[in-house]
This record gives sequence, structure tokens and C-alpha cells, in this order.
Amino acid sequence: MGKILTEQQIEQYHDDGFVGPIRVMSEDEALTVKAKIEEAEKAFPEEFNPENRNNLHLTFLVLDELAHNSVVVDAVEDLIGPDISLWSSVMFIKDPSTDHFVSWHQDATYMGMNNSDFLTPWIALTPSTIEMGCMAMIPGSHKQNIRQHEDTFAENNILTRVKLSKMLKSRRLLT
Ligand SMILES: O=C(O)CCC(=O)C(=O)O
Repeated sequence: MGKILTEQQIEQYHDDGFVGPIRVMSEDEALTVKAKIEEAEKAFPEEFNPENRNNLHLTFLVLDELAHNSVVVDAVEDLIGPDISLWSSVMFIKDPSTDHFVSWHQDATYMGMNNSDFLTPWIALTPSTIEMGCMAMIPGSHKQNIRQHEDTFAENNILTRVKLSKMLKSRRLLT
């Protein structure tokens, strides 16, 4: 048994490449966090548009607190040990009644990693259901090599790497 995860959950993480759900906070707390984020989004819409939603924990306290959530950090410690650093954060805001989607990818590629020696905590602040746009994973795919990724620049794709490349292309900083 780890600090948060059971032996079975730790085994599941190694077998499937992911583990969940893990209760990180109450529904009320999650809705409070969500309300604070929405408030920040209203006040700073530019910061929260899909091209800019990276590393907002550096500028918004509510996201910094989320990044330091002790349940999340302890669960990460159960999986990779106590020597932990945060590489980056990204928000996938799935507004209702939009055609937005996140295309299939391996996190390493769009985070600029060249191996799989890291993990990603994914924190849902609303119910994580198919209708709400929950994340999908392919069990066992973490055991494969990092694959070649193709940027399609699909209009409604909110995967950050795609949007970032699109922005760089439009500014002629990427060919
Ligand atoms: O929320 C999603 O659909 C994808 C999230 C994701 O790719 C990630 O957290 O690394």
C-alpha cells in the first residue's frame, strides 16, 4: 500500500499505463476550483484561449494550488517515488456544445520528451463521462515506442501541440 494507492492500483498503472479514478477532492471543492478558474478565464480570456493554456499554474494561484494538491502529489509519489518535479501543466477546457476534441497522441511527443519516464496526472473538475468529454487511453500502449505523430491542424482539435504548431506556422516561425 502506498500513501494513496493500493498495491492493486500501482500494479494496474504499470500494466495498463494509467490508473483511476482517484478521489482528489470533494465535489464541492472541485466546483469551487472550477468557479475560480472560470472567474480567471473571464478576467483574462487571452491567457485561457487554446493556444495559451500552458503553465498557467505559474500565474494563477488556483492552478498552482491544484498542481500542489497533496493527494495528487502523494499518488504520484506512490508511482515514481519522492523525487518529483513538475515539467508543465496544460488545461483542456471542454466547453459544452462545441465540436472540440483532443486527437490521439502520446504525451511525450507533445511535451517535448524523448522517453516515457514521466507521468501525467489528469484532474477532472466535472464528472468524467463520455458525454462530458472524458479522456480515453489505450491500455498497454505505454509499452510501445514513441511513435511518429502527424499534425493535421484540424480546426476543432484542442491538443496544445497542434494549436501551438499552427500558431508558429501562421507566424512563419515553423515550416
Ligand atoms: O483531456 C483529454 O482529452 C486529453 C488530456 C491529455 O492528453 C493529457 O492530459 O495529457
